[in-house]
Amino acid sequence: MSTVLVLNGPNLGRLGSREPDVYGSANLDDLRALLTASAPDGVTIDLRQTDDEAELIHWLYEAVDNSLPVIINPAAFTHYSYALRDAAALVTTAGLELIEVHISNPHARETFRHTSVVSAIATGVIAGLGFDSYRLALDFVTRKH
Ligand code: DHK
Repeated sequence: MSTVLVLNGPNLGRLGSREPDVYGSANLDDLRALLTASAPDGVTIDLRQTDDEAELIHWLYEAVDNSLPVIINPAAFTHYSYALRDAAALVTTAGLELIEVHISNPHARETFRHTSVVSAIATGVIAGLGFDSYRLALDFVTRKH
């Protein structure tokens, strides 16, 4: 493995200014820099964000076609997108790791956030640790190879 896909769903492009009390004041460029600095030599971080469900699904196909592990924060899609769930299942049924991450702890928030339609097909879930959720996921997927 030389590339890890780090996929981010809707509204995460607003990190830094969006509800900083919940999501912190750092933005996606800060996250990319953190993960790039944390990645072992030879591992490239390909961090992307979209508000578009179809685009996120197509990125998961790309992971399957290129045998790439995925760290994904599906954001609000977590809670209701069966289409995203089915695409994410293609990744794990292909034998690739897919770690679901969240910056906040959805279980400590509104009831609608307590359900994830993705978790059951994910390799694992890390939530509530801020950007460390991603960093720990990266440690896992890179340590395994
Ligand atoms: C991010 C979002 O945008 C929310 O819709 C989720 C997740 C939680 C997070 O904590 O990273 O409910």
